[in-house]
Amino acid sequence: MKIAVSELIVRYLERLGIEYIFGMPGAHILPVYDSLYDSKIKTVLVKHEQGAAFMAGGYARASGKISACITTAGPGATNLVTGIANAYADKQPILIITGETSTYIFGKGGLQESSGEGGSIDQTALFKGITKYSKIVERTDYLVHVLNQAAKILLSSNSGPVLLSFPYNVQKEMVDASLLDSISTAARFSSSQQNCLPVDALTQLIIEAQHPVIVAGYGCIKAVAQTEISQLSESMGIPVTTSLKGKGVIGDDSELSLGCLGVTSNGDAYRYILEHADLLIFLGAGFNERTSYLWDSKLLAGKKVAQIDHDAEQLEKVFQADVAIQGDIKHALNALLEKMEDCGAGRKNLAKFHSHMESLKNNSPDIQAKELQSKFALVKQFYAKLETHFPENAMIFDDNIIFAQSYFNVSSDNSYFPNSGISSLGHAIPAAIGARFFAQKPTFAILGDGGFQMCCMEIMTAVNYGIPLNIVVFNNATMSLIRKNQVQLYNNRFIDCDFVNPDFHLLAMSFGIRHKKIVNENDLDELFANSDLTASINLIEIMIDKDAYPSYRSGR
Ligand SMILES: Cc1ncc(C[n+]2csc(CCOP(=O)(O)OP(=O)(O)O)c2C)c(N)n1
Ligand SMILES: [Mg+2]
Repeated sequence: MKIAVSELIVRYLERLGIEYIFGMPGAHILPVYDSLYDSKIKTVLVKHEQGAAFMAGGYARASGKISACITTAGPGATNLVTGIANAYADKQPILIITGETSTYIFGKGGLQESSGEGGSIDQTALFKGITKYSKIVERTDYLVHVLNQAAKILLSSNSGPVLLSFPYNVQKEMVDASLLDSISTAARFSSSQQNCLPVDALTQLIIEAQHPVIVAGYGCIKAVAQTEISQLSESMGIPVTTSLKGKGVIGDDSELSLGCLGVTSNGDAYRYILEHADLLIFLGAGFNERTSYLWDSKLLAGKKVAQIDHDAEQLEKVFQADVAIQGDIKHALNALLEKMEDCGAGRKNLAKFHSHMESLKNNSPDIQAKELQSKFALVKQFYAKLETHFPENAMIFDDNIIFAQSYFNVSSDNSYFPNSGISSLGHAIPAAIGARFFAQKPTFAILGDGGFQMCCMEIMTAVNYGIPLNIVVFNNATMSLIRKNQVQLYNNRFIDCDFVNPDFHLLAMSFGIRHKKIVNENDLDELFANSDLTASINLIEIMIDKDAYPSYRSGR
């Protein structure tokens, strides 16, 4: 039986398990849209294609599944760039389908042409650095190969965005439906994930160490290795600190948690590592600028270092490891746990860890920290109440991240998604919407007022599809991180940081959503007691002082 390429694409998406596709139509992609009309895949019409990319990213992060975007040629595709770059940095499997002018007008100046010919923009080149695979499918004779290649990348453990662009005439060409049977859409395991993981050397390092520390990163969340990390930590008595992106790998309130390691954290984990650790075990964690305190050599000096990551590129990127294992973290930890048990390895003496944690409780914060705490009191109370009222099952997308690092104890029964990837503003709202399409869980998007104005139109996407969502915006009428740098490094010469906000109440009214302004703790109590934070769209505006900055210093 013959079917149009547009229909073949849709059937391919179905076989990949795509349930939602985020995007916006344009003339060049209408054949695929028309084929979607008859599919069980649901289309989500966004306000801006960047939102589609962030939504697909949010969906992929929440589900661990492949997600998809669809746009027209030219501006539709170029509008995706930041969101796809973000997904590329996060290695998220996102399939992007775009339209293109018909091949027979390539190079002639077709409307929105992006073939790269005749002076037109070169979409494939544009996406080359932010996708794992990017191709204009000009003919059907290699269609099976291209779709196989795309599926292989999307299903691999080292995935990333894939862009397939279909010229209009190619979408309408007829091909044999049986081509689909030559395309493999089943997940594969590579043998390196299963077998031969060299855990012996790591076992030995752990046995020899007196005060090992696990540094758990986002890779642990991607590998769904939370249980194995808790098992290793508890059975061997190894404290765990997380990178910012790894927050929540083990609950911040669990007995062996050292909290976050990073320049914007409270520094507890940093001090413990400096004073006591003799072995650092990096699990799915890089040693990036923030986690490493700008690659502070003191953190690693005199310590043994071990690393497990499924991504070979991450191994020994910025440090030399005594043991570096490439492989699936979950598998590697299971192998390690077995080995430790076989060796009868005993639990570490945690006296130093306990006295470190005890001393933190008794240490009163210095004057500057106290002043800051009072300026951020409302923020702290907000996070405390969020923790109490939503101890489990919530999804939290956070673009601010600085506050949460110090004030938010992420329960391991909640899903916390800090802005990762390329740390782009304008991410939390669409990402949270995308995730909420996957899971019907209480969902929060937390962001600053600057970031809010970059993406607030996507709230209307949530309105259109009846997606319950809580948007928490910190109203300080400034971009405080920029203001902070201008105080600390540029002698209070403020430029392009302050701005006037819209009236959030009127804005919410015009969007047809609820608004709550928080100026004191009573407002917070009312918010959590009365508002329906699970079934409606709420814009929660928390007022904070323009001159309150986190105390860490940025270095460049
Ligand atoms: C797309 C993008 N542009 C610029 C930046 C640089 N940047 C980082 S933080 C920041 C200020 C954010 O302001 P706001 O959202 O109001 O948050 P606040 O710092 O006030 O909490 C800017 C402009 C960025 N991260 N992403
Ligand atoms: Mg702000």
